[in-house]
Amino acid sequence: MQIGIIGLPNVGKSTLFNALTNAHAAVADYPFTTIEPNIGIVSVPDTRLKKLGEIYKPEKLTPTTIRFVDIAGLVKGASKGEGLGNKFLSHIREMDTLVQIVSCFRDNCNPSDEIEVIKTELFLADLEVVVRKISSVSPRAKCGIKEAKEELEILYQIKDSIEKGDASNSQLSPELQLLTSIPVFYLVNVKDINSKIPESKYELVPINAKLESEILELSDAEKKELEVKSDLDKLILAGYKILDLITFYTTVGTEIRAWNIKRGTSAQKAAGKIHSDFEKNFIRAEVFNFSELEKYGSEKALRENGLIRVEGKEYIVKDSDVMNIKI
Ligand SMILES: Nc1nc2c(ncn2[C@@H]2O[C@H](COP(=O)(O)OP(=O)(O)OP(=O)(O)O)[C@@H](O)[C@H]2O)c(=O)[nH]1
Ligand SMILES: [Mg+2]
Repeated sequence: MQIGIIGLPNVGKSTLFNALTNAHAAVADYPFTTIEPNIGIVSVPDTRLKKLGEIYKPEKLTPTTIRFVDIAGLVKGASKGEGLGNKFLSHIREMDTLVQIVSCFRDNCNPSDEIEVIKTELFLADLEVVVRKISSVSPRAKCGIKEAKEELEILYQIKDSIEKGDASNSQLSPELQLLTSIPVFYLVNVKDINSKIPESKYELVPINAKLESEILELSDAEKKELEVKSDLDKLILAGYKILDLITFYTTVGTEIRAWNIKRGTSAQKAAGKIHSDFEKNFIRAEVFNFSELEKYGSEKALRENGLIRVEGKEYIVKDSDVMNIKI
């Protein structure tokens, strides 16, 4: 899972990135401090994995991870090459998800406006991609080539839906890699986590990036003394929820490992997260849920009570399932 951190210049993207990843990316009070993207990997906080560790006592306990990419600031006109322009947009194209940071730690703050500026740039960049593609396909369609005519029809449908601000049709042609088809969630970088955020039609999660980056440097004792606690775990979990991700676990050999997938994924597709061979050669999976394990205390007890199910390819994996995949 790759999450890109985007937003206008100077809104605290690198500050948040540092807090999330414990990295030391450059932070400064002027725009375009970040040019090349900063990349960092973060473990997803997971109390169930901890409990699985207590029950199984494996040699290795591996959480799922998220890759965060701190991207250069975007300005109005980026789709036409303003600021760092198209280079920035090409970095966004590779992301599974985007987090936009809106700045509310300075005097004026207008989340909706900041969000619209970025949305418009992504939209214009997409429109350009589709229009370019339409011009390249049109001559062949005019010659009466069937495939080209069909492709053109799809392209017009996509163009139409982009113009309506709806990215759902972009799935018709994934190779276009449209920016507006990437899910976005919004964080507001605030002075104080309790401060009031202006009304907005977007769902906004507050965060104090600077405080978070400072908390990171403190020991547990210092945190207690200063009565500060980090909200980053909450933020990662909020992202998980917004993206509708769930976690499943595998207990293979001496390792217990957590994996994330989209809710609604089949057992066979989930197996592909582990290895493409697991997806290709999937036969069945032995499955139980973590909640049952917690109740019965051990896998042995589950087995004795007939609570370990055998599921096929089409089984839809549930949050906190523990799966033993047979290939
Ligand atoms: N008071 C306060 N200042 C912040 C906060 N977050 C960031 N800043 C300051 O805002 C300035 C910009 O922060 P950066 O993290 O470099 O911002 P950026 O979005 O990465 O900027 P570019 O890479 O230039 O686009 C720095 O001086 C930070 O110290 C915050 O939560 N509170
Ligand atoms: Mg930066």
